[in-house]
Parts: sequence; C-alpha cells; structure tokens
Amino acid sequence: MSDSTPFWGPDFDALTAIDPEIATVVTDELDRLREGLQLIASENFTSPAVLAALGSTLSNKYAEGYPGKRYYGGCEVVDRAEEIGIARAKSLFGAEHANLQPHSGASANLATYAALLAPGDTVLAMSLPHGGHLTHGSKVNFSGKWFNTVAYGVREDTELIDYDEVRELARQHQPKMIICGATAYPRLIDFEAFRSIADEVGAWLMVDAAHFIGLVAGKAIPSPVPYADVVTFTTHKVLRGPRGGMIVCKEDLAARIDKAVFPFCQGGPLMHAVAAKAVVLKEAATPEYQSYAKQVIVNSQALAEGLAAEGMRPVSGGTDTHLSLIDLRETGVTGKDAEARCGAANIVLNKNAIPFDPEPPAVASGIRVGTAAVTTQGLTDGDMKEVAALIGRAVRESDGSAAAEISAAVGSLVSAHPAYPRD
Ligand code: DSN
Repeated sequence: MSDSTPFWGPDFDALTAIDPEIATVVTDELDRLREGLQLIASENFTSPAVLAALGSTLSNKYAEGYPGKRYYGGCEVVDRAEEIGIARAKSLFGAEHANLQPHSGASANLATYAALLAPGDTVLAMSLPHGGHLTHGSKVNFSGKWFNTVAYGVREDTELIDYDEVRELARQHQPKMIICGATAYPRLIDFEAFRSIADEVGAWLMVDAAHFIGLVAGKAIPSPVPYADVVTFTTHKVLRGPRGGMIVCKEDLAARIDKAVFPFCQGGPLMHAVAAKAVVLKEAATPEYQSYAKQVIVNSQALAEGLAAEGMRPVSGGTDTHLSLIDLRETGVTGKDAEARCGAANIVLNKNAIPFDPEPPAVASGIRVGTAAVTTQGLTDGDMKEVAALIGRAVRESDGSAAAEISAAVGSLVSAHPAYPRD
C-alpha cells in the first residue's frame, strides 16, 4: 500500500446520517464497554488494527474455496490475507496445518465432527454441567442428537477432571473421539494424559481450546497442539481477535478438515474476519502479548483470592487460567441473583452452574469471572482486590443505593484505564 492509498473503511458520520438508530446502538455499546467492568470470561477488547480489518471492504468478496482454488474470480487479493494468516497460525502454534474459515467455535467443532466421525459414532466429552460445552454432546445440540455421547466430569472432592473416570469410560465405551477443553474449568488440562487414553482405545483426540488458546499463544500455559489430532478454538476470547473460529491439525488430516469446513459445513468465508484473524495472529506473536497473557493469569489468581476473602469459594480452590468459577452457596445468593445485582452496579459477569449444582442451570449456584478484558485495559493484580471487594458488596447488598455507590467506584476504576480511550 502506498502512502497515498486511501483506506476506505468505517465512516461513522455516514452511519449516523443514514441510520441514526443503529449508530446509537453502536455508541451506546461503546459506552457500556467503557463504563463497566467486563468480567465475562469469553470476551475481550479488540485492537484498532483488528477492528480496521473487520470494517474493511474485504467483507464484500465471495471466496468459496481456499487460496489458489476458489470458485470465484477476483480472489487474488483476499488470497493473500488467508495465506498470511495460515502461515502465522502454523508458526504461532507450531501446527502442521491451519484453517481460518470457521465462522465460530461451534462451526469449528461441527467441522471436526464431520471430518472425523459418522453419525451415531461414540464421543467421550466433558459434561456441560461440569464445565463442558454445548457442542460436546448436549442433547439440544447437533453433537448430542447425531452422536452417542458419553460424559466424564470432575471429582466431587477435588473438583478436578477425574482422569481415572475418563480412562475407565474410554475402555468401556470405545469412543471414536475424545474431547477435552471446557468453558468453565479453571485448571490446566493434562493433554498428555488425554493423549495416552485416546491412544489406548484408538480414538481421535480433539482439544477445544477456545477459552485458553490465547494463553497458549502467549506462552503462559502448555500447548495442546503436540498432543491433539485436532485443536479447535475461537479467536475472540483471551486471544483478543475478531469473533470467529479456527482449527489447527496434523498434516494428514488437513484435507479432511478443509473439506469439512468448506463445502460440507459452510459456504463463503468471511474474508474480513479471516484478515482480522491474521492481524491478531501477528499481534499475539509479540513480547507485549506474552506479557499480557501472563498478567491475565496473575490477575485471575488475584481475583480468585480476593473473592475467597469475600466468602465466595473458588471451585477447585483457585485457578491456573484466565477464569474462575465461584461457588456462592455460603452467601445464600444464587448465581442468577448475583449476576443481576452485579449488573445493576455495572459489573458484567455471568451466572454459572458449579459441579454437582443443586440449582437448575437458569438459576445456578455460581458465577464465572474472567480477566482477559480487564487486563487488556491495564488493570493489575493490585486492582483485582478492589474488584473482588466490589463484587462481594454487590452480591451481598441488594438495595439500589448500594448499586449506585458500587457503580460509581467501578466508574472511577475503569476511567483510569479506559477500554477504548475517548481521544
Ligand atoms: N459461550 C462461550 C463462553 O462464554 O464460554 C463458549 O462458547
């Protein structure tokens, strides 16, 4: 690009003139992000570079197929974005093959089932109430309807994955694929143990790394890539990229995975999102990102300790990652009420089932908190003590005046570290 090449991209004045209603939604959401504490463990704040790629004219291009093998003309420019992204993904994760086209984590998982299994095959995966994911065999999802799912969970005493149970179930049910990776499991997963169980019964090993792949990219926790046949993930959690999915796998599965993504599960890729994924893969290869990933965990551990001091028990006793699952039963407040009370005070988090939860999922006995976003905006472990105290007060005090006071304290904290500066 020469210096004189104009970037034809987001023009907020045009949006305001053409569609003031949607322009207001966009600015209101920006205000919401700026004014609250964003503790949803699966969210983050994308960089201006990622947003520029997302808001570009690459969105216009139909590019069914893969670089050099498209079903449409005019793909030679967007091909470059995908080729650059694939090379960056392989290098960052030490992977033999990468596919950047899945529209989401669920699409990446669907494609992996499609690549490796036939309907009716048996899959061994973590149960949703113990921290798994809808696409790991829930009855309301394709995975539970079209496949025979056997679920493993955590031990009641330690709240850690019960590897003995996983091995026993694998021997008993002879699954064609074993899945590890979760949405509400705060501890490291022993990928070597899963590999050895998969090898013992001749199963594929799929790791759904959506939650923690950013920590892997930042070299803050061990990688599943050397152990798994296929690793799927989203790009918008700790990794801090655009909303979307990605798959890395061994070379001998490359063609199967690519054909499963397109044409089996998807049509045209979202080339603006593919380009934005390439951008974040470059950002994530920097020393700054590695420091960020480590700080996410330091902050997460500080937050878990702070919440424990507030009488809220971290499930499994703590965290090794960006998230904590908090058992609220000692407070007498449900997850549902805690989410609402925190929300009223501009603290955004989600209710979450805890293992062996006596409450139904829509009520839940716990909350889940993550530090990916607050670390991006520059909050440190010192700030996490205050965050924990604010959550503690919001959960315990249900009246409106407390919410207003807590909200004011949240405002002071986040305005010192704006998610997206105003100038
Ligand atoms: N919904 C995501 C999460 O919040 O963990 C997983 O898909």
